[in-house]
Formats: sequence, C-alpha cells, structure tokens
Amino acid sequence: MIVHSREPYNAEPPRQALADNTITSFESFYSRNHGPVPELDADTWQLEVGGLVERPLILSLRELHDRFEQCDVTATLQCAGNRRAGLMEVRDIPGENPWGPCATATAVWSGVRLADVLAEAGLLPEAAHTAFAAADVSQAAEPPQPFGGSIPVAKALSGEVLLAWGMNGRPLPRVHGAPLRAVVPGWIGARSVKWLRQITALSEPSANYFQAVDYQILPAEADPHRARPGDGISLGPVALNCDILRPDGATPLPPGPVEVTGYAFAGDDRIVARLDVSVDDGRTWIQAELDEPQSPWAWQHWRTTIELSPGETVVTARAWDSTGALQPESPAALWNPKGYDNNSWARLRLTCRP
Ligand SMILES: Nc1nc2c(c(=O)[nH]1)N[C@H]1C(S)=C(S)[C@@H](COP(=O)(O)O)O[C@H]1N2
Ligand SMILES: [Mo]
Repeated sequence: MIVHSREPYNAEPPRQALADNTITSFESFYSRNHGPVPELDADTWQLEVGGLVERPLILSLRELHDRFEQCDVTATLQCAGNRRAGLMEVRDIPGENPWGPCATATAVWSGVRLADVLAEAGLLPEAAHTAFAAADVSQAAEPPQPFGGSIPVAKALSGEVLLAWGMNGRPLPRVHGAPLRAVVPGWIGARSVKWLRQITALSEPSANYFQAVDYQILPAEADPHRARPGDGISLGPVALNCDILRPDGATPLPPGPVEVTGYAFAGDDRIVARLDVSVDDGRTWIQAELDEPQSPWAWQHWRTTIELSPGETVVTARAWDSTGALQPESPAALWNPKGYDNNSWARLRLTCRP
C-alpha cells in the first residue's frame, strides 16, 4: 500500500493492484480515516435509531440479523479526495493527503436495508435527512468530535443503502467499520459512515463537522480554515470519473501493442456509457471495450490496445455517462481549496524504449 499517513491510517494501493479485479480484495482496499480506528465489542455494541421517528429503537447486532431481511449490494466506494494529487499539480493544497487514483474500490456488502430499519422506527413526516454518527473521535474536526454525516431521506429509503456487517462474504474488517457501517452506494465515501452508533432522523442535514463544514467544494479563493456551513457546495453523489490502472507508467515499455486498462465510475443512478482513449492529446479518440455494470452501484472496468513507438506517449482517457455528460477536461478548471472531486480526464505518460 501507499501510506499517506499512519495516524490516522490513510492508504491506497498501487494502480496495478486494482487492475483485473472488479471486486477488490481486503488487501487492496483503500483506507480513509479521520481519527484512530476504534475497537468495538460486537457482543455489547448497540445501534440507536432516534430523532424524528415514532418508535426509537435500540438494536444489537443479533437483533439486526434476526429482525430484518439480509441483503447483498455490490457497490464502489470512492473518496471525494480521490485523484487530489492531480489538483495539487495545479496549485498546492496544504494539509491534505495527495491521493492518487486508487482511493476507490468495490466490494459486495452484506447487511440490512436502512429503509427497513427506518420503516420499523416509523419516520415522522418532518424527517427530511438521516444522520449517521460514529464511534471514532476526530481531532481534525473543529471542535474535535465523532465522525458523522447525513443523507436525504429519499436516498436513505432507496433499497441500495445498507447497514453492513459483511464485506466480500466475510465479516467486515475492523478498519472498514466493524461491527457495522453505512454503505451509501453512488455517494462520496464520507457518507458511508463506519463504526456506526446512531442514526437520527432530522429536518435538516447533520450539523456534524464532516457534513456541515468539511466535504464542501469551496470557492477557489476561500480559506478552508475559516469555512462555515453553507460556504461551499456540500458533496453527495459521486462525480463521473475514470483513471488508468495498467500500465502504471513506472517502467519503460518495449515498442509494439500494449493493453491499457482502467476503471470508470458514474456515481448515483447513472452508469458509464462510453470510454474514449486518445494517444494524441485528444485530437482523435478510440473507444475502449467497456464492461457492463456488475451492479448499478459499481465501477466499470475498460480496456483497449494502443501501439507504442520509441519515445514518450501520453495516454488520455475520458468517460461519458448515461445522461450524455462528459468528464471535464482540465484539473485547473476544477481546483478547489480542499481538493475534492478531481474528475478531470485521466492522463498517464508512458515511456517506450526499443
Ligand atoms: N466513522 C468513520 N467513517 C468514515 C470515515 C471516518 O474517518 N470515520 N471516513 C469516510 C471516508 S472519507 C471514506 S472515503 C470512507 C472510506 O472507507 P474505507 O476506509 O472502508 O475504504 O469511509 C468513510 N467513513
Ligand atoms: Mo473520503
């Protein structure tokens, strides 16, 4: 893994580790933490469901297992800071990790539907958002507080949002949120709150630092240390994105045909409809072979073959989604003070030696 920080632990795999596998193994799954990873005892752990509900609930893991229908969802998690390194090349972003293109991964998550738990609690008509609060306390928040976030009720009641205890057929690993995490498919990773403790129905979005202040697209000249709720655009659905996974650009390649592969992800209820590759800086494009989505909530891998001749070649990849939208061309146009949502065209320089 490429470790950006040890405490809190933040790491992503090298590109090659994500190539070929549409389901990501635990060993290659990025880790994004805002505080120390808590150790929770699954036997005594309880989930509180409250706020604007008719019947507040307190549920053990066993009760969640026994009282609700179990379900599996294949979903990609993508950090809003994925590909931030590309924005840092445009202009410095002090105090943030320089994530490459691998702060994203896909798993089969098992658990129960948030919608079913909310139905049991009975949402009151005024409930417009559901907030998640976790057990880990982040010193990065002002003031220090447990990690949290919220999603609108419409998303919370969609069948794809899970309270998950399983990942790829095994118990959820501690670093990924055991005993229980939210999985909000198609939304930025930050909304998939790990080490879940409380779910609260609210009339407004959560006032938690990571919902109200952090994870906003601030205006370019704003000071992120002075950001207040509403100063920026609060992030929800993932922006259409793609990157190249192999080759990784690290080692020179021989002349001749080389297969280029990567991922593309459209977020929320869109899918990737086309993936173009250029080796002449976007003057001409070839269409890559694009996988059908394995689920509406998962990335799609793609591949094509290009011809290398001695010298340097910049490979550019760009995705179109099912609404006809195209990724933006340049990271300069997207630069923002916290370095979120870099979804500009993917570019990788390859060196070819005879
Ligand atoms: N409790 C808690 N949940 C959290 C976080 C966190 O720091 N604490 N990080 C979030 C962010 S920003 C992302 S991108 C995903 C990362 O999930 P992973 O570490 O399982 O890959 O978890 C989210 N959930
Ligand atoms: Mo994230």
